Amino acid sequence: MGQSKTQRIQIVDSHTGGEPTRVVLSGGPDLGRGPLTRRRERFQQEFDRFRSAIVNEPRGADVMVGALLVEPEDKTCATGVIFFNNVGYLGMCGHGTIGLIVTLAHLGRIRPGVHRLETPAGLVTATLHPTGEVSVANVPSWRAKKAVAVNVPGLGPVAGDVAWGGNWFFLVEDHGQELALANVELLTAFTWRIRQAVNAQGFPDVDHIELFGPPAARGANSRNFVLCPGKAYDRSPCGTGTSAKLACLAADGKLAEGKLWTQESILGSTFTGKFRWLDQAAGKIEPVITGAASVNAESTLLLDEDDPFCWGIK
Ligand code: PYC
Repeated sequence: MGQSKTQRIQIVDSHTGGEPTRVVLSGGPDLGRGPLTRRRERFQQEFDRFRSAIVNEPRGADVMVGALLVEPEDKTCATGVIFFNNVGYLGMCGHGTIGLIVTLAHLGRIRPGVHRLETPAGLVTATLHPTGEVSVANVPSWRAKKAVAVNVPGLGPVAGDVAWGGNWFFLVEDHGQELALANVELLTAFTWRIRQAVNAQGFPDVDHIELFGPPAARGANSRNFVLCPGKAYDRSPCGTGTSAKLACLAADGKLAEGKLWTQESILGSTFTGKFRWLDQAAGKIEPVITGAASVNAESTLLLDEDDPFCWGIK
């Protein structure tokens, strides 16, 4: 009950196509100034228990993505943001950026228009449309390796592309699985085994596995299932995962610059993507991902040192 020991963290929750984002407005750790990569390191090294307290049970859930607002270095930016999850930190987060922009609009801090944001993966530009939709011009994205075959114990060889879209992905087209919500436990176990094999066989930085299949919605191009670093699956079509997909499509000449690609999630929610070439010879694109989010809670988290699970269940 010791009120003096209770820390208060003010948050706003939203979801983007079903995937939650918890924006931390105040009461989070003070990471000082400097590049966001350094501040993210400081978060991890000195204040990691805040990450766990904010997104893990009993206040959160494995699927929750946190977004800590920080002072930007670049004053033309609306804010800096460090995204985190149940096990660590993200470079960028597409659904989280859409959730953040809708949250800032909900709070009256921004209006429709173009807003620059600083993230540890680089600068991104988010356009809040008068409809409430948000388009995110993501960090430069590219495919690092095409058709890598990994040997998954008990499954055999699985081939996929390794690509960067603000996080590292292994993208698999040919897997023999049905991408249906009823199968998420099986898909989680399947992709977790792929992740371990990918990490052990030359790609330790890949922490998202993405499967593709036919869409259910008319007009969509593809459905995906995305396994996130902490074993939760992305309820949204994954903004950074869709960026990685666009980089692969661009590299293969399967999608032209400026043409729309509609990516459906395992839930049936959709993002629309397109790209422009930044450096065609190097396969580098700027992906633009459009989606919508809904704010669903304004709250204050109470961190009481006497609570045996004050710092979350890890
Ligand atoms: O939308 O980029 C994304 C994302 C990454 C992890 C969960 N969502």
